[in-house]
Amino acid sequence: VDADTLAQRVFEGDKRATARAISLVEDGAPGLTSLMRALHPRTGGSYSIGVTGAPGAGKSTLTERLVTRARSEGHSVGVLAIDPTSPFSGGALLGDRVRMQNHATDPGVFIRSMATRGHLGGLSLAAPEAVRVLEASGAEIVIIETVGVGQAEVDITDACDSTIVVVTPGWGDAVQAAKAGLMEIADTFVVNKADREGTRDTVRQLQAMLDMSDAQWRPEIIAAVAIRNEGVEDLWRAIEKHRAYQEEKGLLPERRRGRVRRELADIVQERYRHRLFAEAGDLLERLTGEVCDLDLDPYEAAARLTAALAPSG
Ligand SMILES: Nc1nc2c(ncn2[C@@H]2O[C@H](COP(=O)(O)OP(=O)(O)O)[C@@H](O)[C@H]2O)c(=O)[nH]1
Ligand SMILES: [Mg+2]
Repeated sequence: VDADTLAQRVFEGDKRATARAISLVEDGAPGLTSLMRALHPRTGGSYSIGVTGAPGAGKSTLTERLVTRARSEGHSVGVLAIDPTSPFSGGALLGDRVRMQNHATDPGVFIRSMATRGHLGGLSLAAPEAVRVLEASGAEIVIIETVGVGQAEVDITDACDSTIVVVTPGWGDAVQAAKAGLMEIADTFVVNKADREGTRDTVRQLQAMLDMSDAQWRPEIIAAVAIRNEGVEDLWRAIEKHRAYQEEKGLLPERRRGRVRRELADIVQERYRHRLFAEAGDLLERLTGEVCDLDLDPYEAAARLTAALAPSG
């Protein structure tokens, strides 16, 4: 199938075409550039929500509940689970999977777990492309679940309109979130598994950390029991409140612009990195030797490599 035909089917909301397009993104397939070009005019129309936190915190369970909540208002929803432990990829309890299956027959919901198989830019470049595919297919709400463990994952979650950080009760969970760099990116906190002891302490810890921040927006902290659907309505309202805040203050265009700028810079960096090894690998090797032999300093070596890459696009 050529890019234009595939794009046309994605526009029509055809789930198989959408799945196919996301597979092309994962593979970094040769036809990807023309597909993304064809899709681009119809992108940008969703509100994206990132859900992150430690493995097992209940991200997928919450995500499933949010999908149900969003559907109750008739919004079409796309979900990307960039999480190796996600039930969406078959890792969890039957009950979760059955609930997800219910969504699978709903034409207004598209759920997909995603990995990168060949995409040169890794997940941080593949994820925004996959989001665009979902937008082109008509998704009004896009939820991206990532495990908040590495910088790449944190970057992906940060590249959303609204970021939810999920922690669980227990000494240190809030501290872990802080260490992983999740405090800075959270627009809303969920203390999930509030059926367990220590919920109030964890909420207090988070409050204390937020007290030290001088950010304009103060994240709400929602206690939830995702398996019992408790706190989900509060979470939904918190997300809507954050959205309204951003819309009132006119913050969304700048937030979106910022991530496109970052994405462009990443694409260019990735291309140069690729070209460095593909086109100047021998020169890199030779200059490395000269630097080691103290015949050349690293900056001069880098200048020569940059010059070698300068021609051609
Ligand atoms: N006790 C309790 N268990 C929960 C709650 N939410 C999710 N779980 C369970 O925690 C496990 C991990 O949930 P999952 O949504 O897959 O977590 P994820 O790895 O963050 O996506 C599953 O067995 C869920 O059923 C909750 O509020 N309370
Ligand atoms: Mg999960």
